[in-house]
Amino acid sequence: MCHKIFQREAVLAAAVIFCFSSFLLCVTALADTYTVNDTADYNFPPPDDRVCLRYAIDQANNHPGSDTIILPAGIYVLSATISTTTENNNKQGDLDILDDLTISGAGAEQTIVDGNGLDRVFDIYGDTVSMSGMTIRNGKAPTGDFGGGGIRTSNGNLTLDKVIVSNNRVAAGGDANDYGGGVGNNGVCTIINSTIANNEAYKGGGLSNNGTSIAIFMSTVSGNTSTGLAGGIFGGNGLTIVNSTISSNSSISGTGGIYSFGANTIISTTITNNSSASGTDGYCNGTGGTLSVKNSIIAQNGNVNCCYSTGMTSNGYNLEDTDTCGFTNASDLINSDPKLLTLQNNGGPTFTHALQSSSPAIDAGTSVFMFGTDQRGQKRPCGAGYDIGAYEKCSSLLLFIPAITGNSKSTH
Ligand SMILES: [Ca+2]
Ligand SMILES: [Ca+2]
Ligand SMILES: [Ca+2]
Repeated sequence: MCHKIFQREAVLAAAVIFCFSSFLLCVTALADTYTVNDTADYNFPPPDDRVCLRYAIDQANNHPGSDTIILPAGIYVLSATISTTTENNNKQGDLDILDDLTISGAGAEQTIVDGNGLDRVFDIYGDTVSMSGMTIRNGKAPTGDFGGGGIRTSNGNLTLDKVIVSNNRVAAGGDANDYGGGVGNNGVCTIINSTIANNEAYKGGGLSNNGTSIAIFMSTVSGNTSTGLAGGIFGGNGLTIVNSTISSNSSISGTGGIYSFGANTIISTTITNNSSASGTDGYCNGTGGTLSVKNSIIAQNGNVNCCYSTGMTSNGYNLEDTDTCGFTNASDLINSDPKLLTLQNNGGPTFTHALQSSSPAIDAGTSVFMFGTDQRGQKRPCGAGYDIGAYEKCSSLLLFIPAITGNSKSTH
């Protein structure tokens, strides 16, 4: 017992010394956690001990430093009266995050924040903001208000992990700043294990980068639309896409999938089934844009997979079903049908295009500087080598062997 008390005192003493020697870490330790317990939306302090999402954000905004909000399962519908679209103090319309913050949901299927067509859903001014495990849907940013139908960021860092951003839009107005139907990024945006689907804007139906960069890992951007530039993603000054799927986005007058005039990198990604009524269907380098692409499929996008005048660099192991992307590396496959199956749930948190067993993408990829899994989290490689694109096909025969062995043992 004495020994235990001594241990506790020693730990306390160590903690005090640690605090004095590292003031910054002690301040960090004082971060608050707010747990939301009411799905209603009040633009005034809620009654009794209720904590609605807007109130939790208010508390976190007013408490210096980074804080955390726990957002349990539920549908949180925004309803706080909106009399001006430019209110940025979290009292009306969109939820204004003014400080560093982590919002942690119970899972994208369980925790849903619904903009109710009132305004965009989240308007972010904090330097470092993270959101995980939630759906952000039905936001609507007004025209001429610098976009972001689901989320608008300022010049800070936003990370989305296991988030679905769906059915948000920027109101049709044709203003050049009506960008980012799902996410309008003006800083640094990192998207992991997430889905950006069925959003709409004049420019960048799914995502728009008007800031420093967007990086997309193990995520799917699908079914987004634009009337102007870029149905899926407007890459702006720079874009990195790894182990991801860009599928079934469309544009009326711009590129269906991705348009960018910055420095872009795409690795182990599948870009397919995007379309444009009058422009390039898949990927387009705008003026000054560059793309380094490796181990990726760009195929079956309308009539034209790629457009570029300069700046297209194949680092090999790419696959196209026609020959428009400048895939001139000896390891590239051109005029080759990737034999993709439809976009659907193939395991993991996001939808993917599986490969048919006759796909030339199977085992035709590279092992150099590759990642240990595919988009779903399936370990790579399966079979004789890495597959091209976001999906790694594992032989059904291999998967069935343990079951057959088990059955045969049980009968003896
Ligand atoms: Ca705070
Ligand atoms: Ca606002
Ligand atoms: Ca393989």
